[in-house]
Amino acid sequence: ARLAGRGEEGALKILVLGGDGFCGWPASLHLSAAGHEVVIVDNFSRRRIDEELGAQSLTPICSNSQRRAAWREVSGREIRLAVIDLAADYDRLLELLRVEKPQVIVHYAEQRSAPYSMKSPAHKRYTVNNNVNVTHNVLCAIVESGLDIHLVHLGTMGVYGYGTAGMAIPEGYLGIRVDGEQGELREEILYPTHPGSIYHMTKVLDQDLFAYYAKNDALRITDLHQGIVWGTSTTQTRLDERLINRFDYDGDYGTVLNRFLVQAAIGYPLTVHGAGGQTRAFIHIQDMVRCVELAIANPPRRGERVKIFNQMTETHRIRDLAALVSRLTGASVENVPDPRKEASENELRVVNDSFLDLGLSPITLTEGLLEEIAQTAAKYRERVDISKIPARSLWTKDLRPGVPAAY
Ligand code: USQ
Repeated sequence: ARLAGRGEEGALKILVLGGDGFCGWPASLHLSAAGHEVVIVDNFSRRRIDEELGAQSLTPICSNSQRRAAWREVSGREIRLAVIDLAADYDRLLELLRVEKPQVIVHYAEQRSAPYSMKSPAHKRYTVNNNVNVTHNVLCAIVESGLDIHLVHLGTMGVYGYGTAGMAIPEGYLGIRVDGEQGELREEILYPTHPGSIYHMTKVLDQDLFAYYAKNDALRITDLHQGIVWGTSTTQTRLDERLINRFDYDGDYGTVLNRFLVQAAIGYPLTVHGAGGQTRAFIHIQDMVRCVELAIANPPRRGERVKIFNQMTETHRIRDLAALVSRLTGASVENVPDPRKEASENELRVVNDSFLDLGLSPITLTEGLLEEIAQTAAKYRERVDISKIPARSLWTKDLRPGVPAAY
């Protein structure tokens, strides 16, 4: 799908920060396939965290150089790589911007696991230092470079929190009315935040950095408030086994639905935290890459406020997801202690008109789920390390790990 109708002259130079990770890699491939010139910037922190945790992707992922060589073979297109620690090495980042002069930067270069961010004081500090510094270094370097770069950031639905007082969560901004001394004041403010982990809190801090730089330096910034991604493969990652995306199922990095799929594939009880009354927003990985492309094609104007999209397509209660997977596979369900401090029941309604208006036609859970079970979870089940499944990272000392009784 090369730049449909736009020709190569519509191609952009795009830096994908964190382009070796779970979202960054398929997004890099998708943007390259669409005809853009992609340069990945990564320090391979995610691969090092795998070593720290003794955990591995369910899918056998290749090194980044093997991945890029395979893409060259399959597509005839080049994706380049710059290895930079963006939190620590501001000067090399600035130099890269000056040399490459990208029109777009897609920013995935953050530690993205809530449980990992809550494991210990060291993990909390690493997550804050890395995430906040990378975001600020990128903003600062864009200004210092003098280039008019559109920054597209992967944010999270988790900045909102989930106590929504019966209203649908708008896309980033809340209209308010205040009785001031001069009479009634109407304004739109960033939706009040209510993060549920240190990780989610770093994305809240990112939001304020974006608002400031959009106001002070007229940077063009899009923030994608993404829900929980499920699935692993996209059109491009399916083209060759060496392009395969990572799939996490462990207690720290595995997200809920992907964990359930693996658990079902190996006959492990589906680990529902507490009563499973938590309602969350979801999006398939194929829709995620499409949304990033749409966001790139529809940038804000200079001087405009940060453009915020709710990047999600459906909401589900955790116990309903477990019941669905159980129905499809025969897996048993177990209510384990919730290792997190979170509302045990919540409603969630979300406005996601922006992407639908731009033409996104979502992949729904019911249509994609069976394929995902067969193509990924069942296919690689021999690689599962059962000891890595329980969620052991506790939000506070008085909680208990999410371990099923028999384990
Ligand atoms: N949960 C279970 N059983 C499990 C694992 C999780 O019941 O085995 C529950 C959790 O307690 C939580 C919910 O499922 O209530 C979601 O947990 P998750 O690990 O799937 O997702 P979360 O920690 O929120 O983080 C993930 C990504 C993060 C992204 C976020 C989007 O790791 O990068 O920002 O989803 S959102 O949740 O919309 O904020």
